[in-house]
Formats: sequence, C-alpha cells, structure tokens
Amino acid sequence: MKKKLSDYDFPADLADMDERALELLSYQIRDFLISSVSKTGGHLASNLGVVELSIALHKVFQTPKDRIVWDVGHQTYVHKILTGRASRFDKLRRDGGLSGFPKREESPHDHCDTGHGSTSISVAMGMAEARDIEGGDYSVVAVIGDGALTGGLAYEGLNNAGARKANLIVVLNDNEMSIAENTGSISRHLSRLRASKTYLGLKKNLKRALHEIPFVGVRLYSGAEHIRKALKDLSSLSDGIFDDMGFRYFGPVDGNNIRDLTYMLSAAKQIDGPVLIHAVTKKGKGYRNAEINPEKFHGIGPFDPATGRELCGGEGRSYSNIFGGRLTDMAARDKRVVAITAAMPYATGLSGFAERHPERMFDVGIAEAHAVSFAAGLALNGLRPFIAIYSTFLQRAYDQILIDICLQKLPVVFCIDRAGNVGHDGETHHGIFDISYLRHMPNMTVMAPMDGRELEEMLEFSLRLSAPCAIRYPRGNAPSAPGVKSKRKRAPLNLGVSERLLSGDAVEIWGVGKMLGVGEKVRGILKKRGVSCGLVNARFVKPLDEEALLKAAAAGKYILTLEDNVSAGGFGESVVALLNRNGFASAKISTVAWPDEFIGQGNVNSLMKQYGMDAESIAERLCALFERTT
Ligand SMILES: Cc1ncc(C[n+]2csc(CCOP(=O)(O)OP(=O)(O)O)c2C)c(N)n1
Repeated sequence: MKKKLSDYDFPADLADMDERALELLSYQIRDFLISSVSKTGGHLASNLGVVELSIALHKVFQTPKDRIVWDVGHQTYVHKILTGRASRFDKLRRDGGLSGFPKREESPHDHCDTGHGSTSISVAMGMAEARDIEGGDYSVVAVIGDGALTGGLAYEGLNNAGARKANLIVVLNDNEMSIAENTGSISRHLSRLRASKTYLGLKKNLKRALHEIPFVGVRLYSGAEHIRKALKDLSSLSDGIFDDMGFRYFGPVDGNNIRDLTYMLSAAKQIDGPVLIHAVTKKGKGYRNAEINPEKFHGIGPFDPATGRELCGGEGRSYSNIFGGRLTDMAARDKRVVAITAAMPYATGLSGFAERHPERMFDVGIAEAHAVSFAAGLALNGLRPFIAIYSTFLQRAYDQILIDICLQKLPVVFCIDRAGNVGHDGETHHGIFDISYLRHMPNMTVMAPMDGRELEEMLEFSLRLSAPCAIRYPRGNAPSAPGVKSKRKRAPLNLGVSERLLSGDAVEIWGVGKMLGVGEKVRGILKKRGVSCGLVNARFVKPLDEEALLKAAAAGKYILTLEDNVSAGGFGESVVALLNRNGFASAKISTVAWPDEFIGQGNVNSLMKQYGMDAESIAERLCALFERTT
C-alpha cells in the first residue's frame, strides 16, 4: 500500500529517493494539496506550481542547517509537507492550526516569519552575512516569485548583496503571474529571457551534460566538472540586469523538472558569491481549474475539487465590489478620476474599472510605496487618484502618505480594503493598524462606512473633499445598516459629523464601521437588562465629532467605543484624549479594540470572542462597569 505523506520521515527520507520516486512523490503531493485545500481553503495555485522546486530544494539543501527564506511565504505548503507537517493540514489556517505562512514557532525548518512581499533577499542576505561573521558553514537560499520581484525592496536586497559579493543563492520562481498577470518592465525582461533562442540552444547542451550524470547522491556529483562547465556556458549568457548587479545568473531552468532543478541547485551551492537561478514554473500545475484560472485559485475558500466551484460565496455584495462599481461610475462622470492597485486589481474590486477605463487604471505591481508617490505626481498634475490597497500592505507606504501626500494636502483617496481582522491569514494580514498610522497625519481625513451604501457616499464625498482622505472598509460582504430600515432617509455626510442611529439615555455606543453591527447587539442585550443605550455611527475617525462626544459626556452618559483596530493610537484613545482635554477626566468611558499584541489566525468571530470583542462579552463587562460607576 502506498505510504501516506504523514508516514514519511521528511526531510530525511528524501536523501534515498531516486528521480522516479521523487516524481511519484510530486504526484502524491499534488493530489494531497488539491484535496486538502479544497476543504480548508488556502493558497492553492502558487503551491501547485512549486512542488518540484520545493522537492529539489529539500533534496539539495539540508534544512534546518541550510536556510531557505520564502518570499511572502504563501507558497510553503509543500515545504511544510516535506518538513513533517502533512498530518496537520486538516487545520491549515484554522484557530490553533498550521499557519498558511512560515512560522518559526511552528518548525525549525521555517527560518523567518513572513507574509508581505519582496523581503526574502534582504533577510537572506542578513543571514548570509551573519553566517560569515560567525564562520558558519551552510547555504542561504532566498526563493522569490516574479510577482514579488516587482517590489522595490527586492532591488535594494539585490543591490546590496551584489556589491557585498554575499554568498547567497536567489531562486527566482517565474510563473508569469503575480496574483493577477504580472506587470512591469522586469516582467517583460523575464519573458524575453524565457523566449531567448540562445537560451534554448544552450539548454539542450546543458540538458545533455546534466543527463549524463546518475541522479542519486546529489552531493556526490555536484562537483562534477562538466556540470560546472555547462553552467558556466549558460551563465556567460549575460542577462543584463542580474549580471550587472553582481549576480551570476543561471537559467532559465524548467522549474517543474526535478532533475534539472536538482542539478542546477547543486552546482549553485558550489559557487562563491551571489547566484540567481531563474526557474520557470507553471502556476496551478496539475489541477486544470487552477491552471486555467490561477488568479481565482491564488487564494481560495473551500471548493468542490471536481468543478472548482467555491462552496460559500455568502449573501450580498462585497465591499470591494461595491467600491469598484461606484468608482467606475464616478470615473465615467469625472475624467480626472484614476485608479491605482498594487498587484491586486481583482481582489480590490477594480477589474470592472480596468475594463471600462483602461487608460486610467494603473497596476504598479507589488509596489505600495511607489503607488503612493506615483499618485502624488498624478494629483500634482490635476488628476484624482483613488488607491485601493489592503490595510496591511499600505503599511509599506507610511512615509509616502505622510510626506508626499499629506504635507502637500494632495487630493488622493486611500481606499483601504481588508481593514480590521481578516481571519485565516493571521498576524501578517490583519488590517488593525491603519487607524493608528493615519490618525496622527496632519491634513488627513479618515472615514469608515457602516454599510455598502455609506461606502458609496464616502467615495463621492472624498472626491468633493479635495484633500488627503482614507476610507477603511472590511473584508467580506457589506451588511445592511444597523437600526436603519432600508428606506429610511439617512443624514447626509458632513465632514467630522457622526450619525445618531438609535437613541438611549444611559449609555452611548460609538461604533466605527463594521463594529456598529456588534454595537447593535450590545444594545439589544443591555436593553433586556434594563439599560437604555444610544447607537452612534462615528463615520469619521478623523476629524472627530467633538461636539457630539462632549455633549454626551456633559449629559453624564456612559460612552462605549468600538473599533476593529488596535487600541494604541485608535479611535477610542482619541475619544479618551478629547474628553481629558475638555475637563471630563473622570468621564465614564470604555474602549473596545484589539490589544497590544499580534493577533493569530482563525475564524474572525472566534477571535473576537477570544479577545472579549464579541457583543456578549462586551455587554457583560459593560454591565459590571456601568453598575460600579452609576
Ligand atoms: C507587500 C505585499 N503586497 C501585496 C501582497 C499580496 N500578495 C500575496 S502573494 C502576491 C503575488 C506574489 O506573486 P509571486 O511572487 O510571483 O508569487 P506566486 O504567487 O505567483 O507564486 C501578492 C500580490 C503581499 N503579500 N505583500
């Protein structure tokens, strides 16, 4: 009977496996990935593409002694299987389960916690320099995708490593895709390299040389002279960029061929100085649905493996979709409106915009900092840029927002998607810092809609505002507004003015964005206990509706603030400061926000419960406090 993946003693068992056995293993891993991710959801297409690459890496390099640094880290499922974690895939990305990214606390084979793009070369270079200072004897490998190579940080790493002649191997995993189709001139350069006729000729020679050597015992043949020679020939095909940056460039090699990869990696291991191996892989390989639509299967929820259809779409429209739809209409009316994405046109809801206004749609690659400075240039010349970026990735562009946009009061709108806790992607992806990193920026306005209709109103408002502005909205579908019957007239948006949704005497609940849903439940629970609560939609995190807040404090009401952001520098803290500044130092106020720690992965509702941010826990605490202070 075929051995289960969890029955192997990986990575040790790889040492004795010959080429055929490894090939069979690659089939088994693919079947396992498809079946397993179809149940849990996760990053499927990228992992299917790196099955052979991961096997070859673990065949040639001995982790944990050798170090492998994976860029972004979403493609480490095979690496996890090959380092003894197959049995834990049933809880991939779940509460307390296996992480979807490398985690040092999970395994000694994970050398760096990651989740954001383009960092691997810098981190690996640091490890290589540290090794040399300590006199260590191990290899350091960075694995970076062509998408992540669009990020400026990758070039800072290449630039530094090339100049320092660091002993470092960079494997470029080129599948022609970022999440969407890759963009930019480096991507065009890579396709020229892939298609190079000279390369194809040389490749034959290389293959012949490689295939003359028996496969087993990679380390034995790695010193073989004719491999070195073949590789030398290949590397003499200067590719321009990498060569000029001080790297020995080898490739392109078929990144889905274990044999070619194994030889290439073994030879690279022998070479002094920085080496870049250009491996060409197929994203989604081996699962037709993912090969045809790698973007959909980049990150997917549970799906039916037979049809590829996702199992839970949910009701209604997502915030991203509402955003994209309204911005497309606004651009039809106003020729100044332009849209910018950093490699995520589909995920941020901008596909429709790209189709309708291709000349005003910019996908700049994984380059959030560039996106913001680029927007400054557009705005300085009279356009109205809307930048759609996930909250967690916008962190990359803090300085550009502050100096390039806010200092000059430029009319750039930050459409901050996935704001708040995002659930299964965990620590690196929760968007719970944006209120804190934007609130203190002079000239910035920060808004949060409580439903889809308000998101549309805020988009229109931001265009009229003509100043730096951020609109934060969460992952998932927009709810119907709390306490608002669908036809009821809503108060129009005015800068820095909140909206009272429901009235009450004793407590005033101030919710930011989606937390109003929680606020409404808290109100219901407290009502049953005889405590009457008002519900206020803050609308603006900055400027605060000072008048309304001070009025509530002056009336002796207990104020409860709710936000899906960390407490430090958040909305609640700004309300406390306001009350303090105005002589309400002993005001009765309670703030609900994420604590000063990294929040793990899991179901959003479970995490909220775990941290006491669900309606029941809040109501319980509030009752106790309320009784004590009244
Ligand atoms: C700074 C940052 N911006 C955006 C993302 C979202 N993201 C995750 S993977 C990915 C595409 C990466 O493409 P590539 O490196 O080619 O890897 P592939 O998935 O194609 O294997 C993007 C844009 C991120 N992780 N980090």
